[in-house]
Amino acid sequence: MADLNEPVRNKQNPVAHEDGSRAERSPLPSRRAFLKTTGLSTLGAMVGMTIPFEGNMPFGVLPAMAQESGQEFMSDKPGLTLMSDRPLNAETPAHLLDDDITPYARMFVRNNGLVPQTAIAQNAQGWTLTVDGEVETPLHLTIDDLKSQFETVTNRIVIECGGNGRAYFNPGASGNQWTTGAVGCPEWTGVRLADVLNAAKVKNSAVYTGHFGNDVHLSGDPDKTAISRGVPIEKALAEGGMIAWAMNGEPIPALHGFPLRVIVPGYPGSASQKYLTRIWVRDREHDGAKMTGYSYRVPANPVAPGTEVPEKDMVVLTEMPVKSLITFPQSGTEVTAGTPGEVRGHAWAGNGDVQAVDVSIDFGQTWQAAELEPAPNPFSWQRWRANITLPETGYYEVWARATDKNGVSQPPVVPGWNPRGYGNNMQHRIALIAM
Ligand SMILES: Nc1nc2c(c(=O)[nH]1)N[C@H]1C(S)=C(S)[C@@H](COP(=O)(O)O)O[C@H]1N2
Ligand SMILES: [Mo]
Repeated sequence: MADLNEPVRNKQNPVAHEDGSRAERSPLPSRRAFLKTTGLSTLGAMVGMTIPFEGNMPFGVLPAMAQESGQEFMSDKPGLTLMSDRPLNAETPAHLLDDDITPYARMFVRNNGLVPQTAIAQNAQGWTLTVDGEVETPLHLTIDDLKSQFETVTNRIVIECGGNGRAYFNPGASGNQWTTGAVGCPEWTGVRLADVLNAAKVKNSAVYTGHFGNDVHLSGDPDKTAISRGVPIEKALAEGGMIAWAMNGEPIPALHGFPLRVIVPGYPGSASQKYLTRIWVRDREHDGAKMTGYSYRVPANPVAPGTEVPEKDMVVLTEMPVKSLITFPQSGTEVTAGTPGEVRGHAWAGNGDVQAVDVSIDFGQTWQAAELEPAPNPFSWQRWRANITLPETGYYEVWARATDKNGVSQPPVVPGWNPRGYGNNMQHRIALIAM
């Protein structure tokens, strides 16, 4: 609960990046809002109007409208927020994630290195996937081999960056300052990861997978690896894992892993290696680039925010927590007081189907059940909808809260602070203005 005691209001709070640059995560209201302060509370001044349920707002929580950002855009992904161009990283504002199947133009991008030339040229000639290590039969498979020797499957699977929501950490964490948009649910076509591993006959000594792609390290040094992560062998053999060659019915686009990518559902996006060339079955936890140290790791036991955690107390981030997004209406929309209107979005969980979604219009004081559609296949996100009525004019927020199959739901504030800002599944909030 330490977040609630932090005096974050009116604090500029820039975060130092590893590279020394400063990330703007200022929750300051716009100047326009400040000009209209007459008779309003501080929070009301931030949004330029009265907030009928302001008394319910937990201390330290800022109106969602005052936290929203939006800077630069990418040309073939209009509306995405560019975080950096080398490597290329961009997130999607929540209202652009309303599609059931996330189209290319709205899929976030996370690269640790440089996009390989093979992907830019869409050239898959001679591409082979090697499966070796703790297997009886090492495999060297062309894309045609994959297509002809294994059953083809198509699934909608959520990819979410482990650092999605990092921008809300306090103290802040270095890395991309993702807000809510490092997530998407495209439709992937390929083969089952388990089928390929079973064809290679995984030995009893197998403990972990190690994934490799042909993207280039930012330094340009061919001996360095941009990223090489993996998953416990049990997860790799479980239902849902894929080796995909198509996204939304087309060859996987350059930014998303052409020509092959692993899809590990429910785990941080970093487990879903793009530009896939090799799966090395290991007899120990994989120790590739960004598997060790503090990368994609969280403290084994909860720590107070800001604690310096020794490396030996860090463990690999595995299953992602339950989460939801409000994708309609767009935050800041004007609606009519006293008239029912639809809000909707998606919900997903690293451990499978979501059980329920609830929404609140009074800062979490009361909750109303949303209608939740079943998942079209395991590890897809699920559509939810609710009808809400805002009783009188003023500033409101809609908060959404999903509950996973074990009854675990989303907290209203950043959960489990960790040094690198992973796994933030706090409730998504949008602003609505009732006129
Ligand atoms: N080869 C390769 N695979 C990768 C990455 C990368 O930098 N290189 N980034 C990973 C991370 S951290 C994430 S969150 C997802 C992002 O997938 P997307 O760019 O298709 O949205 O890809 C993962 N796979
Ligand atoms: Mo990521």
